[in-house]
Amino acid sequence: MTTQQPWQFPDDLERIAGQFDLGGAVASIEPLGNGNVNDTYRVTLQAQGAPAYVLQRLNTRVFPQPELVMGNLLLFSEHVALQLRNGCPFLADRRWEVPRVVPARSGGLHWVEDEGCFWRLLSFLEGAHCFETVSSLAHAREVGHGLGMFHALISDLPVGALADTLVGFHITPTYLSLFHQVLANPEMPLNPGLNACPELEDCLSFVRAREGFVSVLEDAKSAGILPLRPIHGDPKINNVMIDASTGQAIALVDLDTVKPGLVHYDIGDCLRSCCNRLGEETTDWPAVRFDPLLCEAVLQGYGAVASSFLTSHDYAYLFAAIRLIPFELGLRFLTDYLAGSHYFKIQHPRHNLDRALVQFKLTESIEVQEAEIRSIIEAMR
Ligand code: GN1
Ligand code: MG
Repeated sequence: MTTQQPWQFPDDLERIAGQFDLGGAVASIEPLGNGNVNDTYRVTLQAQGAPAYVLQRLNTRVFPQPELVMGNLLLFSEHVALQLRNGCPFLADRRWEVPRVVPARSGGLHWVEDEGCFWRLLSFLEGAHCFETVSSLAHAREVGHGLGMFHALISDLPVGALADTLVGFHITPTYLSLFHQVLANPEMPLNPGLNACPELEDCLSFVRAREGFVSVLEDAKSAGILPLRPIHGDPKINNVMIDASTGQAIALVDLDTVKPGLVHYDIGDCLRSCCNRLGEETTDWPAVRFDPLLCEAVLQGYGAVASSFLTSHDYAYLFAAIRLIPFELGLRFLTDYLAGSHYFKIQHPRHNLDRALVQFKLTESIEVQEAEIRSIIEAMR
């Protein structure tokens, strides 16, 4: 198994970027975004006006078969390009883009460095930004619209053609089993018996009180009520690019988790991220709240496109998804904290516990506002 270490030597980064068809000399390579899993850099060239690139090292502990991730990305990009060429009614005069994969000089789509590090290069989308928190209702509506366009553009991509690149992703009962395994293992570095603190005890009770609810989406999937579709997997606020001049959503980036799933995972993930005005990295977790006005705006934007493909069963499970996905992410952060934080990158030892507290507070806020959120969903139909 490859050990992933933060890359420390810019010289090495430049040499790695040089393995790809950049079309010019590199001026600088800077860290880009705040990904919790992969390492991402922006590559700027020396020539004035030359396009910039996104250089990424895929975390092969999380994505053990990175070639399959590239395969899904290609299939997805080709499908969307075809849709755009054919002209989509809901796109009308909007700009919509998909990052382009830049081939390696060796001929493939990626470059495997010493020790199995898996690198790839993508085009950088110019004239657009992403944000860590929502800035306005209009921004929230655009994020929802962007997710709706993303789903609509791939709604006729045969789901069986996409590989399962991350087995168990968003399968909440699997995360619950892992949580129990970790708790039962006395060797775990942060076994609560050894390192109890009031916040950790609160998190453990929070999970235990909700165990009966974790299979709600998987049960509906197994019963054939909710179909597998191609999804993004991680459509949080900072993965939705907003055009700098029009304020419109123009792309969803971070396409590693494009694979078969439920659109409910995406809707829940988008809302848990957009409707938390303090952002998922806040340390002021007692103040975290799910904002129903932002929820309404995101769902209006989403529904403007998605009403064309959502079924009445889909609507019936939206509230469950909105409640489940922040709970699931809290559970994932908590389990990683207990197991020694080997999955999500951390800046300090308590980081994943703090992140779990934020997601659980958000879940609680959703639960107490259930009636209002359900009426927002009703108004979409
Ligand atoms: C991870 O690496 P990043 O930040 O794009 C995670 C998502 C979580 C997210 C929380 C493959 O995404 O599922 O929602 O952190 N990605 C993976 O910020 O596990
Ligand atoms: Mg991601």
